Amino acid sequence: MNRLQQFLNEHEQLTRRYFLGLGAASAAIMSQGVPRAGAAEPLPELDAAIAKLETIMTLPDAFQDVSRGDPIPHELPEDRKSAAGLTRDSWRLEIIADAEHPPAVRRPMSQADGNALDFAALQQLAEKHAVRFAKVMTCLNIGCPLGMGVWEGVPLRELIALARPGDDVRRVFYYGYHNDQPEQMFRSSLPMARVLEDPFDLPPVIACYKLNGEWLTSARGGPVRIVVPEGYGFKSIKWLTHVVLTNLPYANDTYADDGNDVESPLKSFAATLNAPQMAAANAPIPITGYAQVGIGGVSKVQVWIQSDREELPSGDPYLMNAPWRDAEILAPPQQWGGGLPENKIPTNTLGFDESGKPRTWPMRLTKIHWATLHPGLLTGEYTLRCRTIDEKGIGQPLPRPQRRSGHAAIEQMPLVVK
Ligand SMILES: Nc1nc2c(c(=O)[nH]1)N[C@H]1C(S)=C(S)[C@@H](COP(=O)(O)O)O[C@H]1N2
Ligand SMILES: [Mo]
Repeated sequence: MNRLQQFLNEHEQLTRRYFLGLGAASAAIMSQGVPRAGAAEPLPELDAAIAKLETIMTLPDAFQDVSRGDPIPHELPEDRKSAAGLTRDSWRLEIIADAEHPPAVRRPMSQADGNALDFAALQQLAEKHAVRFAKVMTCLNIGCPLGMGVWEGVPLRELIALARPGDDVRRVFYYGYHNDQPEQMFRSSLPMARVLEDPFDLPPVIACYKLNGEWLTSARGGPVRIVVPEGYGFKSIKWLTHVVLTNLPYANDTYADDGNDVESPLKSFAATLNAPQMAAANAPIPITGYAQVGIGGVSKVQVWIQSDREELPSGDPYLMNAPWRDAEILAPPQQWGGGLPENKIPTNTLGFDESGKPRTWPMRLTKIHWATLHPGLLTGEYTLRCRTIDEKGIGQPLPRPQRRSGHAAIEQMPLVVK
């Protein structure tokens, strides 16, 4: 099956809608008095653009990897992985009190006491408590998604409950295997409140052992990693070995030392996937892209192609009042990719119905595709921009334009029309 055919199958409905929309776009072009020549045959270009869209879910091996360590833990040979607890058979999780700011922990679980949690015990908890949800993994520093998948695990609170925490636990910090070198430790943390209760419509923070229906690979942080649904990647610690309960009231994440806002939930933003750098004059321009759907949701994706002869509007640093045009948000795909069994969302995935359809779309904390056929332009040099509008009607990069809390800057692409 060629990629276009595959894509059309995956996006059956939206393609039908898309081609219907195309008719409307052609009509609009005519009514604007632009020659029909380009509008008569826009399909090959559009097909080419659409065919290049990747599936929404990512194969676990195709994720971009952000891993510190020398050597990087997932590159250790098998025997050393076993010795380090980086296999399902050898994995052990300690749940202990912070020695420097100790809260009451009535049943600490440690290797020394011989009662650390093993993988079999985690799977026992999974029988009763396992949850799955879709989430895009994005590095706060890099900005664009590393990959998207369905993550499965046991809510972290179920594990912590086994250690019988006292009233004075204020925060949970956690880290993974780091070659027994303190300076290599990569650490993250959460308020105890977030671990115990899920804010409206958010899945729980999990100790994750499966991605897209397969055991979590070593490269993705297996056998067990934390996944924080609304967090940037640095909150989702790989090769988990320690959960430390603390009376400390503030964050002590490794990413705080990098100057980042470590309490920032995922932002919404749009980016192009296939935008021509060169286009023929007076011919409609096919553009496709994706959007990351942050905590604020996405109600629209918009595109603006501005002639480079025009000045940027003054007193409008975030381009709120530019003549943006709505693009079409593509419907959820029929086939999700990512190596999911039968290309479908597994049953009992939070946010999806029994048949595997999303209950809301665009779904928060995931990735979507969009496409548009922009009316033809006159010869000249242009800048193509795209942005999301969140569910409150706020345009990217607002309401949180600060780079240190995650990428949301408006993308700009040069476009020459000849
Ligand atoms: N133990 C450990 N966990 C880690 C990291 C790390 O270096 N070590 N990198 C973090 C960062 S900064 C990101 S963005 C994500 C990347 O996840 P991925 O490699 O599965 O795409 O993992 C996080 N978890
Ligand atoms: Mo990251």
